[in-house]
Amino acid sequence: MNQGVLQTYREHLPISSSTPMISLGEGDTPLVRSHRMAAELGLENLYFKLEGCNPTGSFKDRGMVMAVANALERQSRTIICASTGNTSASAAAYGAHCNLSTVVLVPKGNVARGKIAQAIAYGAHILLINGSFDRALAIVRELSERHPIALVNSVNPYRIEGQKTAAFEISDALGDAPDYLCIPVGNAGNITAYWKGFKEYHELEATTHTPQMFGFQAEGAAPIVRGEIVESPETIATAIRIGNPASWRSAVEARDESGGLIDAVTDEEILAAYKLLARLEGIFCEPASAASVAGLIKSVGNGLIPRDKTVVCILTGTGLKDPDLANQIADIPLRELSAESDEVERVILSL
Ligand code: AN7
Repeated sequence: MNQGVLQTYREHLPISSSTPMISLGEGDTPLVRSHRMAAELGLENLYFKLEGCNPTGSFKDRGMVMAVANALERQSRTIICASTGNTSASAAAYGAHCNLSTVVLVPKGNVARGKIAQAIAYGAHILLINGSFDRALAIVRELSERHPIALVNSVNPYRIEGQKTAAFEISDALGDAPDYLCIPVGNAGNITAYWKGFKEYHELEATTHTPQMFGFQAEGAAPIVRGEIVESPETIATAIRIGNPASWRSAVEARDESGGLIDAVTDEEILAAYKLLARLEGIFCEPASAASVAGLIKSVGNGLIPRDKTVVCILTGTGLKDPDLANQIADIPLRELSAESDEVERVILSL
């Protein structure tokens, strides 16, 4: 049975005797070996970490369970976050589970439909902001300083602590750390968390080395790559539509300490990777997650990732979050037929 991240990684986390050991069954996600994409790219050892298999469909649950446990420990009654969608879905779920009031600020018109549906279903107070994610984050940071409301964005260090557990899982599953880790970068909390996890496991001698961290931003929202804030970020991958990442400095540290890279991929590359992953592997991830695959393809192509190395691609969220987007890659027509077996048979034989 999956006991959840807090129980499983208890000795690696900031847990005291008064921390409530809550869980929605987060963590313990599949690490799936690639066959067809690996063959296409000529890679010997490629794996996908399916973080979309977490309870609310994204990696955020690993950090949220820790942040909410800490909020309970501090006797908060309300949690708040700004979000491009997944953080709000996760906060709303753990808030409901723990009988907390949850307030989420999301940029109006730029959040995938499934993520809003989740926040509604879990009973969160949803505030649609006429502005960017970055602006919404600035607002919740300010309000949480003035009021006894727990901020559960990844600027909360407990979020990073919970999320680092994915690095432990990957290392345990492979028997050592991978050589390369490909990961999408938005607010840059996750790349920070993975790097912390890999470093800690290495210090404990659970692994012989640490991976080179390859982070990928969307071209229209690539402040770290450009070295400057992007005032009006734009990308089809709305989850990473972020122009001023909160964990900017620690993402650069992860890149530099690991001998890695933070690069940009275009929306076209993201969509191509999204489609390829679904068609070659049977894995449906959301577009922001496909940025890691787009980055992998780019980095193998330009020789930065050698073909004989072990590579893990983090697929941060499920494709079901953003069902509208699948229409953009639709190239097999949907056909409407009469309910007659003859007609159905004729069509099938003509495919
Ligand atoms: C699927 O939900 O920022 O670099 O508010 O949903 O740790 O921000 C989501 C980010 C990658 C980037 N993939 O992670 C939010 C939010 C998916 C995401 C990222 C996000 P970070």
